[in-house]
Amino acid sequence: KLGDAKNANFPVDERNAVYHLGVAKGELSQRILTVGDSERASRLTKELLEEVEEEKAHRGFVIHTGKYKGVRVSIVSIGMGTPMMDFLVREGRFVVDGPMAIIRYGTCGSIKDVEVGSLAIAESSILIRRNPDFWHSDNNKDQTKCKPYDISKPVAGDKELIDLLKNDFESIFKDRKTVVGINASADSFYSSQGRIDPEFDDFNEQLIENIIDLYENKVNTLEMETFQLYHLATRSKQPIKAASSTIILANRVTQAFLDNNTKVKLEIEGGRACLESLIKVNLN
Ligand code: R1P
Ligand code: URA
Repeated sequence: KLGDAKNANFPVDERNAVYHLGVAKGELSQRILTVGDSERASRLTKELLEEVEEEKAHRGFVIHTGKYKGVRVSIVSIGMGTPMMDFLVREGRFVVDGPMAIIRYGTCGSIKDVEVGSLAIAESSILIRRNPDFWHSDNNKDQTKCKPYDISKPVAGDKELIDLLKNDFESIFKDRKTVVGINASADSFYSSQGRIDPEFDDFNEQLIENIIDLYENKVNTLEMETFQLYHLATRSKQPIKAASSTIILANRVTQAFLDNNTKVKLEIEGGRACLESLIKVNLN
């Protein structure tokens, strides 16, 4: 349990435990596998880690620390969206000494002609943000003055860690395709991923086409956290090596959606591939 917080700029309690993750120095590994779903994190821990330490859970974050092939790693579920990734990277940075490696293993939608149940690795990521000023009465939905969705420039992940991940995915997923390219992280599962919702005035009918055109058909996947991981990793003053991979759960062209049993199987196999890369990466 956290004690009273001190220091409004970066709140910690008397043990120096951070305000949202709820851990202090030594309670998080420098090698982190992060996922969105707490059940995915529990399954991976149960199947793949040994010498598991006491679970820490606070404000929607669940942290499992243990050993994979003798190396201490943390598996952390963060929930959904860029603010949750922001908490993990900043507060994680505070409680870890020295270089860090963070791999995300999530689920995503794809806007390419690729089967659900395929895998994806993000060499880089762009951010898609809904711009509320587009709907403001001063603008009155005038696209020449203000666009409804802003699309950022790409930020790259760590090449060394991404190359390790490509190799480990190739050896573990012999019978499945892994697409490698640009990811897009959106600030909604719905409007800013181009999903059409008749209940809302979203003005997003052209969004997927715009993303495809802007990056010459190189955007493979849509999800909600990778951009923040890559952006903060590149802005961190101490080294953070970051890579992101996903299970393609939804195909936005064919409207196919992956069944749950296959998803659970891929979670474990892909989680193993991520842990292999995580323990190999050099953090000296
Ligand atoms: C939406 O369903 C969630 O799934 C994806 C998105 O990024 C978002 O967090 O990732 P996870 O499966 O890791 O949560
Ligand atoms: N997660 C997302 O963010 N989008 C999808 O389409 C599927 C999973």
